[in-house]
Amino acid sequence: MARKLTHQQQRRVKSLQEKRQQVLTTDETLIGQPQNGLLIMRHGRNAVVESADGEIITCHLRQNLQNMVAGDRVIWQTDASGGGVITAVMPRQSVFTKTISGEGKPLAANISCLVIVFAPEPAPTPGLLDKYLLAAELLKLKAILVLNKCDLMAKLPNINEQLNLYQALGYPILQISTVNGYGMAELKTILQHETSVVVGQSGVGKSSLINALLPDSDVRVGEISEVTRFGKHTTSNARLYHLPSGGYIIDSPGVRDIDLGVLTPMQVQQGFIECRDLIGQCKFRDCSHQHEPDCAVRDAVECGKMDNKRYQSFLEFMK
Ligand SMILES: Nc1nc2c(ncn2[C@@H]2O[C@H](COP(=O)(O)OP(=O)(O)O)[C@@H](O)[C@H]2O)c(=O)[nH]1
Ligand SMILES: [Mg+2]
Ligand SMILES: [Zn+2]
Repeated sequence: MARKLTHQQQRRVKSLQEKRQQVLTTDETLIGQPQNGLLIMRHGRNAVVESADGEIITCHLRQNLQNMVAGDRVIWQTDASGGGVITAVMPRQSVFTKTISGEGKPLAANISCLVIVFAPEPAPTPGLLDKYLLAAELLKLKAILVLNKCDLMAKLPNINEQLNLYQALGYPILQISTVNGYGMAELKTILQHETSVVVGQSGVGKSSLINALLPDSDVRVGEISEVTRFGKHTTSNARLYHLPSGGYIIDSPGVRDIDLGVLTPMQVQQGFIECRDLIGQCKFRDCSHQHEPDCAVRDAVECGKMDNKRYQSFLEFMK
């Protein structure tokens, strides 16, 4: 038997009907064919999308597709207003979250490469490069070590030792100077097939490096803000840039800072490539790799397979 609705219930039903109506209207006004796009920047319930033709469109995000970030490959359709609606997101190759352990909201998607910048001044604190490399390994990203300010090399006396250590592990190392341009051509070549994020401690030259790679970045930001009316500095969200020489850089203060979060001992061991194949080789399952007999990690240190400084960092991350 139909029951009479209270005022409040009637209002609720009406508002629900209106909401459904709104969704329907949006659907009905989709006039274009579905097409591929690349998400350049997220802005609240909207996103800047680049079409396959390189056109910039402001797209609306549907309620059920709110989790998108710069770097996402999407399907979108134009609507009657000249903007667009994102109707699907492609599966991600990788996702960069607030912490490397995977907690916190996604910041960027489909990154392939971590550009780890360090410098003679400020010199890297012990374990810092190992932290970035650990992050790259866990996210399955290519890691490129970039020693910036190589015009100041005399200020980092043990630099060759460090360079040799990481080179021996198989990581590419480039020496550059954003001041005199040394090494920049080689860096551009390495980055031209990658979607990169630049990390490194404050003062090593990340902003200088990004500016050198994107000589007209301010102009680009201006163009985007004209199309989208978001304004120039209204967002700190990650933004994807085309590199003029090929490839992409995703940049924002958020992605430049690496926070590992809480890692398991297994994850730490996976992130140190020279002892990854030693997982499960220690006598004790819960080996702390410090004083136990038959420890595969300590054996590796003793026979020179693992560098002692790397071992010290490893123990730090195990804590
Ligand atoms: N000598 C020298 N100084 C540099 C170089 N690259 C950047 N700097 C300087 O280092 C300082 C910090 O650079 P910045 O790009 O702001 O570093 P960020 O904090 O990592 O973004 C600035 O004073 C830059 O001018 C370089 O290749 N050589
Ligand atoms: Mg900076
Ligand atoms: Zn052990």
